[in-house]
Amino acid sequence: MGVALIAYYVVSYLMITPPLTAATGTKPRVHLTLQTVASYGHAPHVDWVSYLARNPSGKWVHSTVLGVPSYSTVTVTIYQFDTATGLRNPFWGQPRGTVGGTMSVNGKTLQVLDPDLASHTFAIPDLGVSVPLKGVADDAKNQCSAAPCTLGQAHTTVTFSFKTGKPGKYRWQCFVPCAAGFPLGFGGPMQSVGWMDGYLMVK
Ligand SMILES: [Cu+2]
Repeated sequence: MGVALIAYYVVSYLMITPPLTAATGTKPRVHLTLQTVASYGHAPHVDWVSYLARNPSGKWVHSTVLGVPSYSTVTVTIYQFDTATGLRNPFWGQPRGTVGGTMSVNGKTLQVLDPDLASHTFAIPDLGVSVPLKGVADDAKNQCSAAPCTLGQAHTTVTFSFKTGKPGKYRWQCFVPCAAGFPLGFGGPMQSVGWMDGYLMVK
């Protein structure tokens, strides 16, 4: 009975849908600002790798449910605070589905990222979007240990744009198995909405 109750609470905790964070700007041009952190760092929540989203009032929210308009260009800025773990498939080093087929990393336009330098990928499979996120060097000074991280801490800045089409609910997630400690790295944060997995709500 005790075990069943604990299992029930753990499962319901993982099933909670975080609040929707809306893009800024107006259709057909909007902006999303995200950060990727190595550890969320707030007990009693699990200390997983996670995304956070910046809401229109500038506050960082622990949410991966993102609201964007249909038939629009969405420009995404991701502040990436985690160190590199490398992609398990070198093809993921190429940004796909972005406007111009490129991304900008720390202000430089790139068509491919050395797969060894990546930390995560931002991917929306239904829209054909996949963007590698450059990691912070292992020996970087002033690394961030708990969310939300600040721009004074070691990070890389990745920007890219993609286009939305018809309204709908689209799944997005990291596709680098980044769940250390889970079988083949595919559990935990990678399949938990609010952590490395989320929804793009296109209205
Ligand atoms: Cu990842």
